[in-house]
Amino acid sequence: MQLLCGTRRLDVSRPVVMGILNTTPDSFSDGGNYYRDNRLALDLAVQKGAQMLAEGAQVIDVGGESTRPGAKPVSEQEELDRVVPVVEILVRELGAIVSIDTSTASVIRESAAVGAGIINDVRALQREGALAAAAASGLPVCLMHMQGEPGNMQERPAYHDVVVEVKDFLLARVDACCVAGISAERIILDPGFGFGKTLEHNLTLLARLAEVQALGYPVLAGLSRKSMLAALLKRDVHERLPGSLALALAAAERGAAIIRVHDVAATVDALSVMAAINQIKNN
Ligand code: 8Y4
Repeated sequence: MQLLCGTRRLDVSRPVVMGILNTTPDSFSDGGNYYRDNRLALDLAVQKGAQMLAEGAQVIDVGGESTRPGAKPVSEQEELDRVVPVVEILVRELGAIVSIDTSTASVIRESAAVGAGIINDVRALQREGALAAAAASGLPVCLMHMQGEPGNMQERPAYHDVVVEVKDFLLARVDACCVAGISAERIILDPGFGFGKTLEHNLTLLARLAEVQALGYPVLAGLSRKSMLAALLKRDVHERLPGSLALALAAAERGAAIIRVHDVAATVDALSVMAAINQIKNN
């Protein structure tokens, strides 16, 4: 299966790695003042993107808004300032397929104008104007499930059947996309690990990910370093690589097409080993 990402094709017949590139100030500026350190931040972001491509990432996911509970909201102009220059350079200088992690219509429009290849929206294009902006871009869209909003999503998440509810939500958003003129060949689905889910909800979604994949759309799985590993292993965020690799392989085995990760080189290695095993007949 192939996704047409602007001028670039992305083959998702085998799982591919999406590298995470954060442009929030705490990630890429020394003193936390993005504007003062802007050029340094831009340089560091592009350098990090180049490194992930060299390590085998096929997509770079550029985001300028933190969805962490308690993170302070980013204004539209701030998000544009952080994200658009990075997208532009990654596309123009490195020829990267860039996915743009945003829920904001203007960020969708301006990123598409500088060559973004995929729209990745944790709010599944539910914000004002986002659906129309995505439709006008002609780009593939990743629709993610979230229960609640970033600020409150981890306060007692509850489901009758988490897999059924996630699938129902995603299919309703697929319908909304089709009505807005986004065709089925441009849709990627994502159960939204960690977004309004307990450890048990996350494990259930992962164990039954094949049911999401059976809807017939490429599935994106974002599990890297997430708090389910804190709950399972009691590991600090920078001690979660082994757990993240186990989650990435479990998702790939259940049909995930795109694996969103921080640690590109290690994940590419793990997926290569898995692919070699799966090449053998009778497995
Ligand atoms: C440590 C590091 C702990 C990162 C938590 C996190 C997804 C996503 C995010 C996802 C798609 C995150 C933008 C959350 N997660 N987009 N975005 N799917 N499509 N948390 O799962 O990485 S941000």
